[in-house]
Amino acid sequence: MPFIGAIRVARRAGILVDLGFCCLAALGLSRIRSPHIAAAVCVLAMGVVYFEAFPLRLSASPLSMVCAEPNYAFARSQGIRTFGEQIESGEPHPVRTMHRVQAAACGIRTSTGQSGITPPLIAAVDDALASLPDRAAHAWLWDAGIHWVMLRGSPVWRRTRVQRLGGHVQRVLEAPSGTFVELARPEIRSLEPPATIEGERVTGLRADCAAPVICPSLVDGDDRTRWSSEHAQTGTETITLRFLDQPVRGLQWNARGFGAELPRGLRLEYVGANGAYQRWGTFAAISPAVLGRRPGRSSIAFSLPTITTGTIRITQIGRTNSIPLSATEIEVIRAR
Ligand SMILES: [Ca+2]
Repeated sequence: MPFIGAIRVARRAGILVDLGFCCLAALGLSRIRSPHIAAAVCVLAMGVVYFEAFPLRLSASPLSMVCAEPNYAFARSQGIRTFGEQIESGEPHPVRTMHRVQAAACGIRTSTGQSGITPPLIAAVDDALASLPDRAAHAWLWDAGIHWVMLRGSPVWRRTRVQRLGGHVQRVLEAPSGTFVELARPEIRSLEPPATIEGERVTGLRADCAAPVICPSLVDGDDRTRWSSEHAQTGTETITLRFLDQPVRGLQWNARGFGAELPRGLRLEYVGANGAYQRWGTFAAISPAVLGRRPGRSSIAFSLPTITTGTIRITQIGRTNSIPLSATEIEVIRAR
């Protein structure tokens, strides 16, 4: 059918239901003998549709009603800038149009009517909110200008959540039906490493990781084959790369189209001359915003001090609520 692809799945079902009701209404009308009664029924039915759609404003999205007042009025009275205000004011902000993020900021999980597809940056912000008090999530939110989080839910749940946030909290304010939490300045800043690193790639890589069956897809030289942790990032994912001993000076992680699945944080180690693992570099809070701010970007690269090794261990050290870790290729860059 023309244009059907542009309509969300949920709405397509709604259209089918509406068509069914139309048929039933036509059948019912055809059985009414009196044209006056039939006309009255038609007017009544149209009136119901009109009042449902316009004067009563039975919105499909409860967010504006749930989130907007009275908590936002409270926020304004306290001089707190909220997501909602940033969205409404049209400021150039990465979460400007993100009703789903607004929902997360309000501590409620709700459907926005989307067909199960969440744009990557929305997913990343939502996930960062849900992953607090993770260090990487905290640094990322702060650097994205998100310094206040509104928690909704029962008072007991809100108290528990505030306690769980622990040292990440600067200030807590009780609003009429929510708790505003000001995040403390994080100890670390989120990092936006460059997308690529120039240089010759190390060949003959072998990879060991948590899912060995598909782990070779990390280093098969094909940017279309992907490895995924297939579970949320827990801060313990480990990948070991082995190759012939040689001097190397960096690493590139490609996630091709899945920027939200880039690692939240990385610890890089290598096996040195003494045969033991040594620290190469730690990147505590890698910003997932690299994708949202620069659409299409979904790789990160690290330039590091030159070392001579044949074994590199990569440990993902951040945490997500639901987003897995994935890569299409991990490349090691030779030193000249
Ligand atoms: Ca691959």
